[in-house]
Amino acid sequence: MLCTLPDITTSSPSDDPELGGACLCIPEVSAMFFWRVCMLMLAALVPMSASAHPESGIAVDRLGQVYFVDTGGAWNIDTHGSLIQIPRNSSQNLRSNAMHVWEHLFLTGEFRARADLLSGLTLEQVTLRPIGASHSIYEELWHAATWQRTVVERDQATGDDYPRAAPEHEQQWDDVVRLFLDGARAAVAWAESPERLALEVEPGVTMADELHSLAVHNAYHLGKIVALRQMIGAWPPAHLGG
Ligand code: NI
Repeated sequence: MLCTLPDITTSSPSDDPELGGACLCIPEVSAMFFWRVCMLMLAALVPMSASAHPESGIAVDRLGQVYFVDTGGAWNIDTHGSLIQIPRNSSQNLRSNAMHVWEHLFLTGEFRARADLLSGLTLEQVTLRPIGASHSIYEELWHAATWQRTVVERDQATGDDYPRAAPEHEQQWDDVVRLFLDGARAAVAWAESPERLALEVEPGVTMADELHSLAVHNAYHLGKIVALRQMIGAWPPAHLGG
């Protein structure tokens, strides 16, 4: 056992004559805090991948470091079991870093920036459907943008999975690009508040879970769009170069 706690139920002023009657009892709140720290120190010694528990205000990174918040501020228990208070501006940095993670997932990370990936296409190019392809570029993005809007706006209405007709004007393509990018920014905006991310949208499923699934769905269809651009000779975007 790494941590022991004084037996506060048996301590009394007369139990220890060497202390001259001084009380060894510790306040109940302090005891609870001590236990909490002990439990977190144990957690810090167990290797695990990054995880968070919004309900408890406790997070563990992939190195096994534990972060938690109490009325005294934000705290870190490192892998050696040391308890360190995180300066207030660092707490703000943690939130800022969380925002960067979501921007990475939805707007800029892992592959080409989404705005660049969707740029430099004509109406003719986005309506082509090469032999063997299930959908055109316009149809792929319309589908991804529509589903994204459903998720970020918590819209329960069901509609078509894909457009019923091909666009006749380039403005329709521009509109669906804007719908997709606005939706991606709206997804990132959910991360501005841990409470919003922790919102339970159905039993056992939080908004953070929904957004992670959405990011994967976007990546799948954006990958298909890049493949279509390659098939029709429209990749990389000519005006941006390789
Ligand atoms: Ni899909």
